[in-house]
Parts: sequence; C-alpha cells; structure tokens
Amino acid sequence: MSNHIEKPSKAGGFPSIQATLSHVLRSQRTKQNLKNLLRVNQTDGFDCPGCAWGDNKHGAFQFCENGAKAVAWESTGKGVGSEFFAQHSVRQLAKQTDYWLEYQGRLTEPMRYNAATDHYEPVSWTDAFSIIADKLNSLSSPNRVEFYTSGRASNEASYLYQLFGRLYGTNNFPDCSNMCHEASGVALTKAIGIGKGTVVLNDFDAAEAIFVFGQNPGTNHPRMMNALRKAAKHGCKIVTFNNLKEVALEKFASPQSPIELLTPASTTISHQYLTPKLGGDMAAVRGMAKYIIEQRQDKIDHGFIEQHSAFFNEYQQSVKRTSWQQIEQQSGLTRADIIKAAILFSGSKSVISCWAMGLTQHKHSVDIIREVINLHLLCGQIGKPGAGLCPVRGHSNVQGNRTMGINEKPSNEFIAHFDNFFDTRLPRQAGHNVVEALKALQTKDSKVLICLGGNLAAAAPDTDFTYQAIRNAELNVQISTKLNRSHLQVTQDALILPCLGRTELDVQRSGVQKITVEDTFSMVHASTGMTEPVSELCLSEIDIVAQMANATFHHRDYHHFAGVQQAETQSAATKIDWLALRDDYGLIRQLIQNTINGFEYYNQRIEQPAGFYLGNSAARFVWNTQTKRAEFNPSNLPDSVIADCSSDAQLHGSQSTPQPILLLQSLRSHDQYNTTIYGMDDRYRGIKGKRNVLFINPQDAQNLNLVEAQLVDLQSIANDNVVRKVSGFSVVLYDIPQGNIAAYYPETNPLVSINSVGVDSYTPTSKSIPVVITPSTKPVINVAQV
Ligand SMILES: Nc1nc2c(c(=O)[nH]1)N[C@H]1C(S)=C(S)[C@@H](COP(=O)(O)OP(=O)(O)OC[C@H]3O[C@@H](n4cnc5c(=O)[nH]c(N)nc54)[C@H](O)[C@@H]3O)O[C@H]1N2
Ligand SMILES: Nc1nc2c(c(=O)[nH]1)N[C@H]1C(S)=C(S)[C@@H](COP(=O)(O)OP(=O)(O)OC[C@H]3O[C@@H](n4cnc5c(=O)[nH]c(N)nc54)[C@H](O)[C@@H]3O)O[C@H]1N2
Ligand SMILES: [Mo]
Repeated sequence: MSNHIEKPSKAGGFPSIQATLSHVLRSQRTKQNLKNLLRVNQTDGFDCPGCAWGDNKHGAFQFCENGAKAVAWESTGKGVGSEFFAQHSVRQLAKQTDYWLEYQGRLTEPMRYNAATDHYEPVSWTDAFSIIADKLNSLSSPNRVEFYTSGRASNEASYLYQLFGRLYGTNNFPDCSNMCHEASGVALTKAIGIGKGTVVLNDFDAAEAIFVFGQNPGTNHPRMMNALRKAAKHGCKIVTFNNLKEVALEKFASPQSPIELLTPASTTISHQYLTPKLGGDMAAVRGMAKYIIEQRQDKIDHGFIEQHSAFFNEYQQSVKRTSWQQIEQQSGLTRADIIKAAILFSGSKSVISCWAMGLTQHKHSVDIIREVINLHLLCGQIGKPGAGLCPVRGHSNVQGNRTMGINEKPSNEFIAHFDNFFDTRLPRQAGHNVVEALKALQTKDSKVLICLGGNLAAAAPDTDFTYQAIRNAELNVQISTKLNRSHLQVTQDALILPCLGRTELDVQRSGVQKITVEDTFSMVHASTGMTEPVSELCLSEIDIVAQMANATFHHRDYHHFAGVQQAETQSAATKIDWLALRDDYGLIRQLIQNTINGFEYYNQRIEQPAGFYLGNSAARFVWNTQTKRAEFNPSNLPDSVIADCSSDAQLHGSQSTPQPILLLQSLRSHDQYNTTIYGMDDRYRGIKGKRNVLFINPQDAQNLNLVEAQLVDLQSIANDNVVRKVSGFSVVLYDIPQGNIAAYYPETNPLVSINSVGVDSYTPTSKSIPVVITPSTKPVINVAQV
C-alpha cells in the first residue's frame, strides 16, 4: 500500500532468531544470556519477564524473540553507579531519550538526590531506609503516601508491599493495571463475579473457534502465537478484530518449525480478519448478537440462559433496538462481514475470545468487554472445554499482584481475612488509582511516592501534568533495575533503590530463594534466578520492602497518627518480624496461605513443575455477582466513541478554520517493552530506524494535503484549556481505517488528557485520542545514537 515501507509477508521465522542474537550480543554478557535463554520457563528456571502468557512447564524449550530481548536487556554487563551520576546532572539526563537512559545499564548502588547540586549521590542502605521511615512517620495522615506497583513484582514482594502499606494505614495502591486491564477486571467481576479469564492453556487445543480482539500477540505475546498456530493447524477457525492488519495474525512462521524457519512457508492464522474502527468493537459484537437473536434463535443456548443468567430480556430488547445502520457506522464493518463472524461464532461448539489493550483503553471499554461477555452468555460459551473468556494480561505477574492485594479498592472479604489473622483492623476507605494518585500529588495532598518497579512518569498520560505531579513529591522513592524518566522528576528528596531482576540468583540467610508468579491462566508457579547479581549492592525487592517496613514500624516516632484505626494496626505492624520474612520467603508464602483464599499447601504445591491452578468460580458456574447469576449487560451503544470531546470542542492555541478530527491509538512497536525502548525498528510494520511516525490512511493524508515522510504535529482535543501537542512525526501511509491514525506509546502520552478516562475503569483512553494534524512547525527526530 505504501511506497517506502515494506511489511514482511509473514511474522516469526528466521529474522526472529537474527534479532534475538543481536540483542544477546549487545547485552555484553553473551555466554550467560545464551545459557539464560535455555532456562526461561523451564522447570528449574525463571519465569519469563516478557509477558503473562502461560506455559506447559514440562514442555520443550520455546523460543520467543521478545522474551529473549527482555532477558538480555535485564541481564546486561553494563552498570550505572556513583561515577555515572557524578558525571551527569539530572537536568542533563532529562535531555536524553528513554532508549539512552535504560541503555546505560543496570542500577548498581543506592543513590539519593541532592537538590543543591542537581546530582544523585551515593547513600548507604541503612540511611536510605531511615530517610523513608523518618518521612513516613512525619506525615499528618497515612493517605499522603502513594504506593505504586508495576506488574513484574513477585507474589511475595507484592504481598509484603501491600501488607506494609495497609498496616501503615492506607489503600493508596495505584498500579499499572489501572492503565492496562482494569476494564477487563471491572467488566468480568460485574458480569460473572470474578475478574480473571475463565480458560486455561489446554482449552486452546479444544477450541473450534478463537476470536482475537484488539491484541497484537506477534509482538506482545509471542508465545501465544504457538498456541494460535497449533490451533489453526488443527482446523480451529481464528477470527481477528484489529484496527490494523498485524502481520503475525495473518501469517506466522514458527521459529520452532525447521521448514517454516528456513523456507517461505508459514501458517495462515486468521480465517477471517476484520478491521473495525477504533472503539468500534462493541458495535461489531452487538451486530453478531443481533444476527443470532433475530435470525438464528436455534443457536441461542436457552438452557444456559434459563439456568444461569440474569437480565437476558433486557439485553434482547436493547439488541433489537440497536439499528444495523448504527452498528455499521460505528464499527466501520459491513453487515455481511459481521454476519459471517456471527455464523462462525454461533456454529462452533467451543469458542474462546481473547483480548488486550485494543478493547481496554477506550472510554466505554467496560461496555465493550461486557458485550463480548454477552455474546458468550448468549451461546453458552463459558465453563466447558475449549470455551471461555481470555483477557491476555500484560506484565508477567500483573495478575498475581492483584491476587496478592495490590488493589486500591479491596473487597471487605479480602480485608476481613487479614483482620482476623493479624488481629487488627485494616483501612476500609478506597485508596487512589493511578489518575487519582497523580492528581493528589499535583495538588500536593499526597507528599510521598514509592514505586515498586515500573516507570510511572513515562507510562502515565498527560506527560506535562504527570511530570509536575511527580516533581511535587517531597520524597520520590524508586525501586528499579534500570534508569528511567521517573528518576528524573525530582525537585526535593528522592531515592533510587537498585534491585535484583528476575534472572538473578537471590540468596538470603536461609539459602537460595525462589519467588512465585501467576500467569494469565491463574497458574501459580515458582521462578528461580540463576545469573550472578549485577552488583553486591543490589537487594531483592522483598528485602527492600521488608527493611522499609521494619524501619518504619520500629521507628521512635511510630505511634503518632491520630485515630482508632492506627491504634489497632500498630500492634500488628510491630509484632511482625519483617526481617525474618526477608530471610526466608517460604514464611511469606505461609502468611499468604493464611490470609488469601486458594493458597493451601502453598510451599508444597509450588514444588510441582507446572505449579498449581487457582481455579475460576465462573468456569464452574458459580457466579459471585449481585444476582448470583451471570449477568447480561443491556447498555446501548455509545452515541460517539470519541472520548471527552464534544463536536464543538475548541482547538486551543489555533485560530484557523475547523480541521477534521481524527482518532489516534497509541500502541507498542516490536522493539519496546512498554516504556523500555530496545531499538528503533518495528519490523512487522516495516518501520526502520525511527519511532516518531504517524500511520495514516492514504485517503486521509490526501484530504489533508500530506505526503509520505512529511513531518507533522499532533494536537489533541479536550474540553479544558490545556494545549497538548507533540511535534515532528513522520507520515507513513498505511492500511488503517479512514478517520483513524496510530503512533507509538510513550511518545504520544503528552496528548492524553488526565481527565479522559474510561467509565468505571478510570483507565486513560490511550486508544481513542481525538487529534488534529498540522504540518510540523518544529521537527524533532528522536533517534538515539549509541
Ligand atoms: N514485547 C513486548 N511485550 C509486551 C509488552 C511490550 O511493550 N512489549 N507490553 C506488555 C503489556 S504491559 C501489555 S498490557 C501487553 C499489551 O499487548 P497489546 O494489547 O497487544 O498491545 P498494544 O501495542 O497496545 O496493541 C494493541 C493492539 O490492538 C489494536 N487496536 C487498538 N485499538 C483497537 C480497537 O479499538 N479495536 C480493535 N479491534 N483493535 C484495536 C492495535 O492495532 C494493536 O494491534 O503486552 C505485554 N507484552
Ligand atoms: N499511551 C499509552 N500509555 C500506556 C499504555 C498504552 O498502550 N498507551 N499502556 C499502559 C500499560 S498496558 C501499562 S502496563 C503501563 C506500564 O507501566 P509500568 O509498568 O510502570 O512501566 P514499564 O515500562 O513496564 O516499567 C519499566 C521500568 O521497570 C523497571 N523494572 C524492570 N524490571 C524490574 C524488576 O524486576 N523489578 C523492579 N523493581 N523494577 C523493574 C525498570 O527500571 C524499567 O525502567 O503503561 C501504560 N501506559
Ligand atoms: Mo499492560
């Protein structure tokens, strides 16, 4: 379609192996990393830090290009310590790209920011913990602290972290899920009474049809491609709904198959490939339901509906009221194509629906996902082999974090178990999610930010707002493996606490430790690192959290918060031997077993190679909803899919005549892990050497008088008076529906208003950003040289 980019005809294959080797070679620890790659996801190895897709642990080694990049990136021979920080002031570092910052290597010693010199300087671990304890004990309320988590932290680390925060007195646990699969959790909990997927890996072998919505597994969940390829080879029909034609979902060559590796051969993945407009999936799925309800009553599972569901009549009415005109207009798909998908769905004995960020990051995401659930309930496609719902999680332990209590709105039941066991009364009041935490920092109501991993500054929306919010923190504590943007938003006091990564050997007093994680199929299993730690001064995340808690609760001033609740948590907090928990992670697992359902015999059960299955109530037809039934959602389609942007929205800072508004999605390239940029290529989309690109339909480009490779600026539209703009994006003519454009995250985060969030999910609407395009005024080419 376009003349200067060349998309490959298939994904995977030999270029995947080439790319892996080049990353391993650049890591400067080649031998160790080749060994590491053979231990990923094996019985005695470590869990891949790449994504949350599950594995059959006794299986053969599975090659995964992007998992390999994640391993090589973590296990680099390069280090960032006091010499580095003596050379570079924070102001200088802030001028570097995200790529450059992380490429400098692993953080190797604890550092403290000195505002007078604008440099980070070495600090001892003992002093670092005292600084944190002094600060936490000086605040007027425990709700002035924000405890952020990114989804790589182990079950043990996140359990200890939430216990620390809650005994300290707050539910302020903003986490990366708030920007990711929150809408899935909300929709699933309301509809089927549990916020997790209902299928396991083996179901992919039994499915007759698999629907993949808004997900790019070739890049983001490459191990899922093996399951899809195997299913397609068995005759399972795969239907893709994706705004873009992602090559891996069209044709995939398995790096495991010698023939597909070395010849042009590949497996056709999608039987039907539909390209809905951004935010149009609810309309598309509503169309499928409409066809089935109005024309194929025989395909409705009346028995299931009768026995297990609620609100079917209301749903049926709502579907009948929805016009085909609205369905076609909002989805951008033809009635014929939607009916073809509906015939396949309703004619298959067992169907799985998978989805990721293409469904979760819109204003009406909860309703989009509930419509997918509606369709499954309509045809009884849940709780039987090869059928069910599969939100494909992102970070490798993000699901485990939630199970462990990283949740700003914990249920009463969850908290009650802790109260009983620790003989205490933990806070009930809802805490802050990511957007609320940033707003509280911005208004200076919150004073301290502690981050267990991640890169909040670059991952969160509305970059200027977010930077300012984080800079307002009186103390910014970052527990990290690599240098990133979040370490640079500092004005007062800040600490960088370097930690071990998942690939590294973790030895404590009781010996070599393992940690545990939960994958997207609710399988919990152990992970043991084996590489020599990058520096003796790096501590494990668990060690860091335990020492923060120990210093805080055994502090001379620890008693001062007024109020009943604090008096009750005091004694529990001081009774816990935090350092003993650090010395033997098995003791933390015992606490988990005693306070969270489903972890009986935890230490014993993780000795099994594949770990254990936590189970899923909905898959057993137990519906923990208000009605104790699976609930249909009768919502109407939204009037418009454009988030927070009325038709008369003003383009601030511009006097020109009205310009067409296009809807932008921000997405990942093949060479990045969220805010970690591994390289400047996006091989599967034919992009080389740059990230500031704008994918646009050729007809839209022509209407706007834009030509290929021209530089443009993007300004977003919102109903406030803030100008949100990014500059110097290079036009790429691309096969994308008219009216929709795409560009990479995090470069486009400045365009997402902090106030533009999903209904009931509060997730920033990073897949539906209304923007106008203008020829560039300020060309900025963001190519780092290393
Ligand atoms: N290598 C690598 N692996 C990763 C990550 C990474 O950055 N790099 N990130 C991890 C994390 S935290 C996550 S959450 C996952 C993310 O995994 P994905 O959700 O696959 O990530 P995105 O790049 O955001 O891709 C969104 C996909 O949805 C499509 N899409 C966007 N909007 C719509 C829409 O409205 N409708 C439809 N039907 N399609 C749409 C886009 O075209 C794109 O293919 O991956 C995880 N794994
Ligand atoms: N516009 C837009 N914004 C988005 C998204 C989008 O699609 N579009 N996606 C959203 C999604 S799905 C997510 S999940 C968030 C991601 O948000 P985060 O999870 O906060 O971000 P990451 O980029 O994954 O964090 C990378 C940093 O984690 C640290 N790190 C890596 N490994 C470890 C470890 O083992 N331990 C510790 N302690 N630290 C470690 C390193 O220092 C690294 O710099 O971004 C969200 N933001
Ligand atoms: Mo994510």
